[in-house]
Amino acid sequence: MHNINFSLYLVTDRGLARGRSTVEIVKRALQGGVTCVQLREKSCSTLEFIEQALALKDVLKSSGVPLIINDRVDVALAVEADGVHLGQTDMPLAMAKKILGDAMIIGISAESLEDAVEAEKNGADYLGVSPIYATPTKTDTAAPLGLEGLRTIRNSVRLPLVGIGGLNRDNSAEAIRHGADGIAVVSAIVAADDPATAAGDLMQVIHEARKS
Ligand code: TZP
Ligand code: MG
Repeated sequence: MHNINFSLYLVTDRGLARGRSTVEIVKRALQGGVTCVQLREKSCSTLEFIEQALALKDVLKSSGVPLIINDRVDVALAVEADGVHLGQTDMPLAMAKKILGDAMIIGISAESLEDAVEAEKNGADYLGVSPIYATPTKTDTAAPLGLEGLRTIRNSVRLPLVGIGGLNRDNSAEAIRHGADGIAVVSAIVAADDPATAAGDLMQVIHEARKS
């Protein structure tokens, strides 16, 4: 369960889906080759969050692609997700680990080198390095870390690193070359005309970048 492929990590956003359902976006993205999916819901009820999570679990079932739940340890537990992703103002990592034990992976958003080192020390399973670039998708972020910030974190921790924030087919290769193990995107897939093509193109960029 802890052996996750973080190469192309899709983070959902119903507001950017242009009228398509999250299930529809994830199905298409899977066809394009995404390797990890995070359900991120910022305004729906707990019941709806759970229903969405169960629907995505069903979609992902036979693919081997893990389902990570954003923010909500209780929802992750309730639906038996593969993991939970926590930001710096969510439940502290130590508390989440106490509740979840080793059964689930825990990802932490690192907005600075200090965050990254601390999360590794406290037993995080992977880090979302956030944000690499400023993005209209999430405006309440810390200052962008840029490629140099990513590199600095890469040189200081051993955990898998997933870059997030403003990444797309034009700039993801650079993020891989600066130490990201994977690329996390919202709009580059969710808002794309065809999420399958968008995911396929991103995978191609990631594979090529690893060779260079
Ligand atoms: N966390 C940091 S930036 C971000 C999140 C959820 C949004 C990334 O969205 P996009 O559209 O890929 O820039
Ligand atoms: Mg959060």
